[in-house]
Amino acid sequence: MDDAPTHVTADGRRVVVAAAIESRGRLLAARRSRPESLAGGWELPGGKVEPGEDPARALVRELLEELGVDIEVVGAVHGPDGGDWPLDDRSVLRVLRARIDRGDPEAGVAHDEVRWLAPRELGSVPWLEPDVAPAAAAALRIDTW
Ligand code: DCM
Repeated sequence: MDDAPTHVTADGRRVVVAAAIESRGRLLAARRSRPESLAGGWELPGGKVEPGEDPARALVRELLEELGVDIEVVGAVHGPDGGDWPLDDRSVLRVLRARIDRGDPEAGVAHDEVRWLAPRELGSVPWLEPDVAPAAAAALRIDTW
């Protein structure tokens, strides 16, 4: 179908996109400052896909809004069933590989810290629970990116 929605999955879950970005063998991680329930948790930065929006475009928009960088999506980090990663009952996490075309990521309105983590440093920050597995999967492959 040409007009299949892009912001929800076939089973009606909201798609949240998140970026796996590598630089010099390190993975970009960002600490959320809001909402309060998530504050202090580290994530692969991203956000909800809006109705009618292509997921890769949504990730470009979110990374510019949140961290001030222009990114280019170059691939995906596939979840356990070859696709999305579990998030909650109503949403899934779609992790896309990206590279930065312009800018240095800086914490803005949604985050209060950003870090480039070497794979062995991954466990040094408290990740949001849904991000633990995809961040580990990304770190495992980072040498080949
Ligand atoms: N989320 C997450 N991990 C990410 C990105 C988002 O667990 N890497 C969650 C946090 C929110 C929801 O998805 O519950 C929507 O994200 P946002 O508030 O950034 O739009």
